[in-house]
Formats: sequence, structure tokens, C-alpha cells
Amino acid sequence: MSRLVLILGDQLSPDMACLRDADRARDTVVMAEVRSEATYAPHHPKKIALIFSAMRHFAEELRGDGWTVAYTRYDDPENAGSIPGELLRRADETGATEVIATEPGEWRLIEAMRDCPLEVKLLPDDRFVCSRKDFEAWAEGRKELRMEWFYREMRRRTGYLMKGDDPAGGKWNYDKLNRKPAARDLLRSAPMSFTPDDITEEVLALVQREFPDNFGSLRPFDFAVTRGDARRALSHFVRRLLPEFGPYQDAMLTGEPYLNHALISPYLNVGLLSPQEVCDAVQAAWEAGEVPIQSAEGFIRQIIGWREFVRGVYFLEGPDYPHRNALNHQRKLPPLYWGAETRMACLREVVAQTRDNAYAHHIQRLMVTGNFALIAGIDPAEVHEWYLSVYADAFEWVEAPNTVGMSQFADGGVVGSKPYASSANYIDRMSDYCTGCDYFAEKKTGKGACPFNLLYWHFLNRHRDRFEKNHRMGAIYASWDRMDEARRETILEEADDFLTRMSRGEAV
Ligand code: FAD
Ligand code: DLZ
Ligand code: SF4
Repeated sequence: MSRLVLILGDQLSPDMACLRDADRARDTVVMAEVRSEATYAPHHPKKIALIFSAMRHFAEELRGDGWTVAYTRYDDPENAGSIPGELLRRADETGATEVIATEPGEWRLIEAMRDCPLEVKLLPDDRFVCSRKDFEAWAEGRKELRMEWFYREMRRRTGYLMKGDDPAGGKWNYDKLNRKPAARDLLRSAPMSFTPDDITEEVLALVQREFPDNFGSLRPFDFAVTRGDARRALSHFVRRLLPEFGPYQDAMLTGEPYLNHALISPYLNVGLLSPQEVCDAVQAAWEAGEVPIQSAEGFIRQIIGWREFVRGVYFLEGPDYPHRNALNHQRKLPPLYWGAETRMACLREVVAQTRDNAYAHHIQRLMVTGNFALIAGIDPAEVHEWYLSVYADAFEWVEAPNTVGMSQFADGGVVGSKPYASSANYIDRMSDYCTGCDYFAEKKTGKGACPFNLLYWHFLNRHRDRFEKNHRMGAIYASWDRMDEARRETILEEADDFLTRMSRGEAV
């Protein structure tokens, strides 16, 4: 009896577990562009185009490898509109009763697969360095889950940047060397960009027609949509940008969305690149003396450390994780996140880049949009939906721990030991945003005071009970207490006034 083999839009790897388990002579691969996946969040048009185009290219590749592929396009009149619906339709057509699938990266879809009336065999997704089972074993009995310890274990396990049992260069982590602001450099390469082929042009027309109101610019569209092109993007990054990645990974510059970043997360997350091939390329460049240790280490840590760690946390914590709200933040996400006018230059710049490119780098996401939402007390569910929608690399297993956990502290401290809350000081040091702003980074109160300065103390004051005992935050509360009372009152009143005006819909 023939079986159905499900490939989702973020499972575009030739070595998927479900393909290894299937028989290309008699089984049918099912791929479907469906309404339920395209609308569970108001995805950026570039994200939908990337996924649909990469799916269509991958289906062609599978056919070339001898697979029978039943592919449903978004505008097919027979389209059932959901993944289980499409499986049922294809089961009727082929007579198959059994489905082989690889576990989806989102609880919502895992549950939908479990409820599917067909017999579904769900295989573990083994495209990661650390399996779900291994992460559970690592986490077992630990009072706190800290990325740094997990990362060291992954270094030992994979052997990346190791000299025997010791870290190459003598240190596990070179972050202290990696915090330089960037200067403008006309010679810095941009990430590699790709001209749409006929398949992509057809998808772009479809996305334009079907999703005209989604936030974000569809064109220019220059993402890679095949493995070959994603690999070209990776080697371009390793040769041209990685050597200076380390020192400048936290820097932000107006009009320069990418700096030394790789722009490979969309390719990794849909399956066009594997974490191992990315790390192998970095290791090889380091061994050849083309990349200094602080850049190689800074980058490999993101892949085998953070990326694997957040996935482990997402599955360990369970389906309620994305809905947590440990700080009980209830304020609505202000329209400035969807492009409405704001006087804050940093937010204006990061939101505009996000709208244009479906991309912002880590520090922009964490210390500008994330930091502001945290200190302004925005409902983390709304923040989560925004991040899940607007970035081309956003899939819940990786987005939710970064947003709900790292950035909003809504998980109560599972991902991070302290909240990423900061005043204007950090943004002013690491970027040039403040020079073009209506507010003044160095002004703490009064006309023109930067809202980050006001909201920072407002946040700390509101959550004193929770954070004052945190050993990494005691000194901050001590400096708050040293301020004279009138000044503290002024800060809190001005912060309240700002929040009221923002919630009223004023352009702040
Ligand atoms: P580089 O800076 O060049 O880093 C290299 C790679 O390391 C990335 O491609 C990515 O695969 C990995 N990486 C780095 N940091 C992380 C991290 N914290 N978690 C997981 N992987 C990491 N990343 C996503 O892939 N999808 C998301 O939906 C996502 N949402 C985020 C939301 C918030 C609030 C924050 C603070 C971070 C989020 N990140 C997310 C992590 C990080 O911002 C992106 O992975 C990174 O910006 C991708 O750009 P790049 O490929 O140029 O990365
Ligand atoms: C994100 C996405 C979108 C926009 N569209 C589809 C689709 O039409 N068909 C599909 O198979 N997958 C799509 N995806 C990716 C899924 O949402 C993703 O597999 C789950 O969120 C699990 O990570
Ligand atoms: Fe952002 Fe404040 Fe700097 Fe303006 S002054 S760019 S609001 S940090």
C-alpha cells in the first residue's frame, strides 16, 4: 500500500527523516501551500514568497530525484486550506491510509497532526546538533538552564574549535572582544542577493494578489530559494564578512541593515542549509587562518549554542510556553511597530528595515524593538505575534524563546537570568541612531528626555519585588535608591505621561 510523505514549508532538506523512511518507488510526497499556514500570523509578504518559492523549487528537485510529488498551489481551486485537509484529499486520491511525517516545529501543528484521522507516523526532526531527548537529558535535575553550559557541552560533543578537551585559544567565549560600535565602511560587502527566476516571479505575483494588505514590502525580493544559492550566500559570508563578524556583531548603523551579519537564518530555518555545514565552513576558514578565533567562536556559539538551546527550551517547556506572561504586561502594541509615525529614531529605523527586508539583526531585535516593548510593559502575546509575523526566519520553535523568553522575560527567567532592559545609554553607544533623533539620549528628564531613560526606571520600579534580589541587579536598585526622591518622582511621572500619550495613539 502506498503512503503519503509530508514535507512542510520549513522542511526543505533532502535528508529529512520522513524521506529516509519512505520508498520513492511507491510513496507520494505531499507538499501544500495552504491558507491555515499562510494566515496563522500576518506574515511578511517576503516570508510567504520565500517559503512558497523554496517549496516549489524543492518539489522540482525531489521530482528530479525520482519522487512522485503531489504539490498543491495556493490558488488551486481544490486546495483544502490546511495541512490535515490536504493529507485527507491526497489520501482519497491515492488510496493511502498512512502518513510519514517529520515532527513540525510548532506545537499547534504537532497537535493538528496528532488529531488527523489518518494514521500518522511522526519521526523526530534530526536536522539539529542536539535532539529533543538529549536536551531533556541535559536539562534533567538542573536548577537553571544556562546557555553557556549547554554551549560548552555542544563544543565538546561536536569538536568545533576544540584542541583536545580544551577550547581552541584557551577561552570558551570571546564576547568581551566583541562589542565594538561600527564605523561607516564603504568597502564592507553586502550579503549576497539573488535575482528571481520564473518560478519566483510567479510566486511574487501570487503573493501580491493574495496578501496585498500584509505589513512589509514584497519587492525587491532577493533571497536565495534553492540549496545551491543558499550555499553561495554562506560562502560569500564566510569569505567576506565573517572575519569582522565578532567585533561588530552588536553594532547598529542607520541605513546599514546587515553590517557583518550572515543573513542565513531564513535558509537554515527552512532547511536549505544545515547547522553542521554552516559550522564546518566556519571551522575550515578558521583552520586556514582566514578568520580570527573571536569571530569564528562568536558565530559558532550562535549556531550550536543559542539556536540549539532555544529549540531545546521550546520543546521542554511545552505548548503553553508562547502564552506566558510572568510580568503581567497588558499594554497594547503601539501602531509604530506596524510603521506608524514615531519620533524615536531607533525604533523608526529598525521598523523601516524590518518592513523593507523582513530582517533585523539580533541586537536590533533585542535592544531596540524588544527592549522598548519590555520596558513599556507591552503584552508579550502581541509582541510574540509581531516577531512571528515580520521576520523571514520566524518559526515558533526559535522565535518564541527569543521573544517571550529572552526579550520579554515573560517565561519568568527560563531563557535568561535577567531582563534585557536598558536605557538610551546602550543604544547610543552601539549605534548612530541618537544623532538623528528628536529625543536626547543623555537627557534623563524634562523636555526631549529619551523615553528609554524614563521607561527603564519605570520598569525597574514596577518590578522591584521580582528583580531586586537578583544578584546581577542589586547595584542598579542601589543607584535608583541613591537618587533624590523628587527626581525619582519626576522620572515616574514623565514615564506615566509618555505611556498614556502612547496608549492614546499619539505619535511619541
Ligand atoms: P547572525 O547574526 O549572522 O548569526 C548567525 C546565526 O546564528 C543566525 O543565522 C541564527 O541561525 C543563529 N542565531 C543567532 N542568534 C540566535 C538566537 N538567539 N536564537 C537562535 N538562533 C540564533 N532567530 C531566528 O532564526 N528566528 C526568529 O524568529 C528569531 N526571532 C528573534 C526574536 C527576538 C526578540 C530576538 C532577540 C532574536 C530572535 N532571533 C531569531 C535570533 C537572531 O536575532 C536571528 O537568528 C538573527 O538575527 C538572524 O540573522 P543572521 O542570519 O544575519 O544572524
Ligand atoms: C510559514 C509557512 C507558510 C507561510 N506557509 C506554509 C504553507 O503554505 N505550507 C507549509 O507546509 N508550510 C508553510 N509554512 C511553514 C509552517 O507554518 C511550519 O512548518 C510550521 O509553522 C512549523 O514550523
Ligand atoms: Fe532611541 Fe532615545 Fe536614541 Fe532617540 S535618543 S534614538 S529614542 S535611544
